[in-house]
Amino acid sequence: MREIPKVELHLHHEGAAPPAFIRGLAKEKGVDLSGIFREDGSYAFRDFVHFLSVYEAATSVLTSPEDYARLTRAVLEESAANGVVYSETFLSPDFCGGGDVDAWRDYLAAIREAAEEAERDFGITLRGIVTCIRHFGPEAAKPIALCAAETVGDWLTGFGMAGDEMKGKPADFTWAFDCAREAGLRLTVHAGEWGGAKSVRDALVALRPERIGHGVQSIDDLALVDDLAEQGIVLECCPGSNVALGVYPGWSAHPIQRLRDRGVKVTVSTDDPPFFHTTMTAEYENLAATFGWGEEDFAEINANAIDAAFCDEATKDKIRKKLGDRT
Ligand code: MCF
Ligand code: ZN
Repeated sequence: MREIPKVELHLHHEGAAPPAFIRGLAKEKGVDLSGIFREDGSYAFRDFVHFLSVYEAATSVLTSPEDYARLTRAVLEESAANGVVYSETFLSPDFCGGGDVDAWRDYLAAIREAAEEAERDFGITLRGIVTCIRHFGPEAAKPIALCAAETVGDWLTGFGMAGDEMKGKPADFTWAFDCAREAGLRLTVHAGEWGGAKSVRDALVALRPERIGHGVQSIDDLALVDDLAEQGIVLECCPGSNVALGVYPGWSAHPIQRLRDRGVKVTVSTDDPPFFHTTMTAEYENLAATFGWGEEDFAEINANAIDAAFCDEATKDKIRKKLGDRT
């Protein structure tokens, strides 16, 4: 499983930080983060809302472009070791410069340079998606969209929204999404992880994304599932994350196969791998064990992912060659 070349579309940059990496930075900076780790060294959280606050606490020790450059290299080395050849990562100017465009440019330059080095050293290609954070509210999302619009290009290709889906409505964020769309950014929205099928429908109508982060609760409204299939809306499924956070009680209850059976284009990602004790290899192993997925299924999933990727066509062609005749 580790050897299969993989495409990952849904990864949160800080959420991919190994706990030892965050502990090391905390020590260097004299910050006490002991409360967010278990005795075995892993991240400690009780539920989804607590996960969000532990994520923010871990992120608080990443305070400079240089910290993000180190993080980028560590994350990409680990992804490449799991066979990932192309990845898109969520970046938040809230955490990288506090929403200030000039500061954000410095963070972005450091991340991009580290990604280019990692591409040379580990053979993995990265692109960035700026992400506003839903529970920070619609006003906070505006400068984030402006940061994205100012830095749109061949590397920073998308705009999205993550965070607490139970807070606010998608329609509150139309200004930010219109701004990003007008700048030429491709769009994805986290929805249908906690907020039900209606939350997916609301996000599609208000924000017009081409991909949905998670989207798994669409399964509870088959008319919506058929619309997703017809409109070619791609779901960034993260089954290990859903099981770890308790969206589903176990792998066999996860709807990824049912969504696929009804014609929805699904993809597979890790979301925040060390938080959820997962890797792309582990995701594939669990999919094989639970749903009997084999080479052809993984080829289809990776073809869906590279087709839905936000990079340019020349990059897609390069990655398709790495995926080989499996697609
Ligand atoms: O997908 C998971 C769970 N659902 C919603 N949001 C997040 C997930 N992992 C991280 N996030 C959010 C979180 O609010 O994304 C932000 C975090 O602060 C970072 S985006 C670079
Ligand atoms: Zn996510």
